[in-house]
Amino acid sequence: MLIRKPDPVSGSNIPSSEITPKEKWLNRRTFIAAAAASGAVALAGNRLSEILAPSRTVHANAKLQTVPSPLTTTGEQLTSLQNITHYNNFYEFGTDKSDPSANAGGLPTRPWNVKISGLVKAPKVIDIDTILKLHPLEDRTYRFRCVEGWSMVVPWVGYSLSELIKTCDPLPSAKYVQFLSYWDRHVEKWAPGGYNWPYSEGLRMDEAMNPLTLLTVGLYGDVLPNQDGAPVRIIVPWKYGFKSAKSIVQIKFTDKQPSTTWNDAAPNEYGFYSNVNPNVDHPRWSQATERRIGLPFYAPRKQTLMFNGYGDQVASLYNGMNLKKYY
Ligand SMILES: Nc1nc2c(c(=O)[nH]1)N[C@H]1C(S)=C(S)[C@@H](COP(=O)(O)O)O[C@H]1N2
Ligand SMILES: [Mo]
Repeated sequence: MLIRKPDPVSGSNIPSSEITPKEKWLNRRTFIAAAAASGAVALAGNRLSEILAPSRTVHANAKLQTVPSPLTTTGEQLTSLQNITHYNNFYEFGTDKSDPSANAGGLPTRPWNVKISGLVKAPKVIDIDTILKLHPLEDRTYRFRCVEGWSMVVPWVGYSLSELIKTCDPLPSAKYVQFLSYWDRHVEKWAPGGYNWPYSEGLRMDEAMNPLTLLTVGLYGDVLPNQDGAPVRIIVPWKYGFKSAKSIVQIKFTDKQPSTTWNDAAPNEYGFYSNVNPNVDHPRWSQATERRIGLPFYAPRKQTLMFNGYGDQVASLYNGMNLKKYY
């Protein structure tokens, strides 16, 4: 049986003023409509689309059957579906935040196979429909922090990656897991040069096995929109967003730390670990605070939390490690 336990973060670090009860949340739109009518529109400028975006709280049209998860992060206002699907990083489809929603429509998400390779008892190929049925799908709301300094709260759907890894029989020599994203001529026309494609990311085995690491197949109760990494992606909520590879076609078990796209591109700026850490600045900007996408322009930036607020669950993975060196 699933027991819902309080989110350790909302219990301690989030001021109650930032916690939005559901009724207020629904009323927000009425308030916004009134504000718009009274002329606050001009002030809001181009952020207005973020503010006006609908906040969906119920899954009336949900296409995925889900169960609640004790690992869901509660208490913070969800980022709207509109913002989650129109403010994206998915460089294969272009580098502007609006490019993925405009260009990812042609991503062929069926049939879709994920190759399991490297240090496993028997390499295999799993198709997406098998992945969808392997384990009950859970609603998991997580905070999501991009290395660029913005953040969201996203109601993902999926299950712990560990459930899939268990079925792959990795060998004892497997110390890392590499994720490779979809890449072919459909995306070459939008993808910028200067990067090693296909997009590659990786985790240490114990990070990949941590229950928080989510094999993600949906959001807001429905399948993933292409621009968010359909049909299957990884979400690692205590790390910067780029660790969360989209539209994965291969999971490879290795004994050496795999090379990763952003680490290859700028090793002094993007480390292999990339744990959210307000005390280690990016060489070109501070990581101490973040802008929550969708809040009005006058909302103050938020303090960034160590491990994005998931320290209780993951800090022990890094005992004895110098996190300034292993950024
Ligand atoms: N294949 C692939 N995965 C990717 C990226 C990418 O460019 N290509 N961008 C990363 C970055 S920088 C972020 S912040 C998140 C963005 O996920 P979202 O658009 O669903 O919010 O995806 C990550 N995964
Ligand atoms: Mo990012």
